[in-house]
Amino acid sequence: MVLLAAVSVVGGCDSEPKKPAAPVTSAPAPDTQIVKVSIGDDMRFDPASISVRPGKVRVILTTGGQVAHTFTAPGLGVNSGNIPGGKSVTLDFNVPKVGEYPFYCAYHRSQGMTGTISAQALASTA
Ligand SMILES: [Cu+2]
Repeated sequence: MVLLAAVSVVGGCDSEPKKPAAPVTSAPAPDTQIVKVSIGDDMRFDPASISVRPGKVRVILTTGGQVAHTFTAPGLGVNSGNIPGGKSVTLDFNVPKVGEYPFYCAYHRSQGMTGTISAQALASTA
């Protein structure tokens, strides 16, 4: 014997309070350094030299042309993956300490599509 229990809960519409959904891209922390990098079809990062302080960094990367690229910085554990042309992506990462962190496009590295993130202390006594 098969018992089919069709339970119908009768209640008011939206009787349960809904929590707001978490935004996909959250607002950056107040101390986040925001860096905008654009890429054209010239296989160059603009700027290719990025100066930051150690700490939280948000890179907003825009590919202005038709060509797909990546933003890959192994020393920082950053890999955007494929970014199609005409897209904008946001990369949040942490720069742990003073130093030079190379980055590159995985597709066009051999064409010189490389750059460097230079992290310097805020109050340098050098
Ligand atoms: Cu590229």
